[in-house]
Amino acid sequence: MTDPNRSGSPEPRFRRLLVTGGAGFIGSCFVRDVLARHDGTAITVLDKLTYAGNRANLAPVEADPEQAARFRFVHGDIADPALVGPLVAEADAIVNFAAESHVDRSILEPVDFLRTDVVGVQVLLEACRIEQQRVAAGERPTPPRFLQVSTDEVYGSVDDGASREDDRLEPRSPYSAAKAAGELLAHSYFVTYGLDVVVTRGSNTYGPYHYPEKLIPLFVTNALDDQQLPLYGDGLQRRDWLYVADHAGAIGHVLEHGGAGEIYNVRGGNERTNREVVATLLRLLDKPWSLVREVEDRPGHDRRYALDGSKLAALGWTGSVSFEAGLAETVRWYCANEAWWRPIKSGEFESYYRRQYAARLAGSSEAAE
Ligand code: NAD
Ligand code: TDX
Repeated sequence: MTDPNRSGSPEPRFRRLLVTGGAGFIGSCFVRDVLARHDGTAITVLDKLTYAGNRANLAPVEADPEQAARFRFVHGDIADPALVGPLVAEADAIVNFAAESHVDRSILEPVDFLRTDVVGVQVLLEACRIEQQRVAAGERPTPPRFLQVSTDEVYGSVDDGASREDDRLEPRSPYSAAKAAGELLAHSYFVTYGLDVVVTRGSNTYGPYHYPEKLIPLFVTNALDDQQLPLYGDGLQRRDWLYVADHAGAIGHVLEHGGAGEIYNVRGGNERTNREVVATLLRLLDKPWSLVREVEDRPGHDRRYALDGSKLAALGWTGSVSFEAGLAETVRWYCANEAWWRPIKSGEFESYYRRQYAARLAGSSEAAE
């Protein structure tokens, strides 16, 4: 039999993880990276496989017999208490990535965001509360830890400076309002019931396996096909970019070392305007700026996000991937993995794309460089 701890990694604090939303972009990176540590950790992924979930994101795990032996996939909804209860009962910790995650879709149709990003979180928390009662009854030794993956968007648009964990929350889109509600519920279960809850608020994340509706993968895949790139408004909005493996690593670090009831920003440290991002990726792809179209802006578009990362740095974590290196790797990955993204960009994606962009592109103008 293969030694499950062949890497010699330190003993993990939690050996049995329930990773919800583990077939999505960041969740699948977390699962791939944790299992590849070969430290004996076992992972159950619970994922509804919405348009954004994809079993192919977990193919590297399933292709390795030793990792596959420590991995199980369950297809289902975090808002289904009957399904969630037994899965939480056998977990030492739950890492909740499951969410509707795209701001533009939340503007078109908010209801799924409330169901998953709020009600789904509450269902997971209730299952943890039952486990805490089982601890009191002597039926399990310790209660599960619950890590809620939240976002920098809960702070709202930040004109200058950097958001700290105790700043006011001012979410401004249905997506960010639902994410804020989800993490506030999680915190309320810490305060009211003493559950072991931690929250991370990460920056804009990018990298391989990113569903091609978000800025970077949409523009990379469109540019590879010489299709127009719909830049919202003046393109001078600013985001702080965080490489996906750094984000997943930070979440793992907070899971192991974060204090109960605490919130940790996960900063990228790579603030760029959207125009700068697009110029860099066109350069990497050797494609012309003339593909860029200035289109009608996103309603309520947040101008800037920026996080202060000192609390997580004090806990011992800092990111290691520069934006230039991460973007080059991302572009390389999309060039080499057409078999992953071409099927995604047909079917449901095409009707979403028409709804979101057809009128915008028809009324667009060439974007001055
Ligand atoms: P994603 O959209 O790529 O993946 C979400 C996953 O959740 C999918 O696999 C989907 O099938 C699954 N899912 C959706 N509803 C579900 C439900 N009801 N039950 C079970 N599974 C369900 O999202 P992502 O970009 O990987 O983001 C993961 C988490 O990180 C989200 O909570 C998001 O809010 C947060 N976040 C994302 C970013 C970013 O830039 N992508 C930044 C900060 C925080
Ligand atoms: O077609 C586009 N044109 C455009 O100009 C798209 C899709 C985006 N943009 C702009 C809007 C934003 O200013 O690019 C910027 C980035 O947009 P997204 O990739 O949609 O990300 P954002 O809205 O910033 O949210 C992301 O970061 C925080 C994730 O989608 C969230 O899940 C996360 O919480």
